[in-house]
Amino acid sequence: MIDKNSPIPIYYQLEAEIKQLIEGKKLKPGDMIPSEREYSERFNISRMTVRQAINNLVKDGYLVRQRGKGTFVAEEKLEQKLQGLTSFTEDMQARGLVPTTRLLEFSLMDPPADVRNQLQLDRGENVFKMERVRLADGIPMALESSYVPQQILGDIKEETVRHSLYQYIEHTLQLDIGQGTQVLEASVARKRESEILEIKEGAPVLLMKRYTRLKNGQPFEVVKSIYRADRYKFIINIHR
Ligand code: 16G
Repeated sequence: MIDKNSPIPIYYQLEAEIKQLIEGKKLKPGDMIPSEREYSERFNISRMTVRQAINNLVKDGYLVRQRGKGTFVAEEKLEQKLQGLTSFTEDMQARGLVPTTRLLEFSLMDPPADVRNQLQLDRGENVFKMERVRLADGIPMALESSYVPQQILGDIKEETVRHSLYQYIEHTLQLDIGQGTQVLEASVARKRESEILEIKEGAPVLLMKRYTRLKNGQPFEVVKSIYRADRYKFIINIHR
């Protein structure tokens, strides 16, 4: 409730009120919130004040504005553990979401020098390059581009990488995935990325680079993934 005699600014009180409704699930993701006019009439406060509260909640990612439609409660971010060498398919299935893939590129190529070095390949050894949009319940979450040695994947079919690469490696090829290194950086979506991920150009994204080896030590993938920062948060357990 708004207390006009409080030293706490009114926009801040309204902000806290809406935040509480979201956190208490009284307002759910996708719900449209009342208009500026409704808030200003309900609490007898100026529309400027309402706008300030709503702008702050949009900036903080609690609300999203859709031009011509209204302002809505933002979708909850997926919480992704940083430890654990899991695949996109496993991660989504563990949450009860349906993973799908849009394959943008699948080709056999001579790797760029840095990829060749990381995968410890000799000149003349080819890699499969795949660029995949990974979706959860039909919503694009990440754009992933991976390089995997041909020597490991053999005569893999395009259809396979529309599903799970890790399942193919473990179940079909019967190879053991060992350990990897993952680097997380902040970035912003460029034009092409923003179109693919259905976000605004310049919107924040999380850049994740993964380099993975089989249990026998052989490097098997170099991956760069761009995750939507409005849909993902990363979590890690720490000890002392
Ligand atoms: C994750 C991994 C990626 C791996 C993919 C396999 C990151 C940054 N990326 O997206 O390295 O290739 O899972 O998923 O974590 P799949 O088995 O569903 O094809």
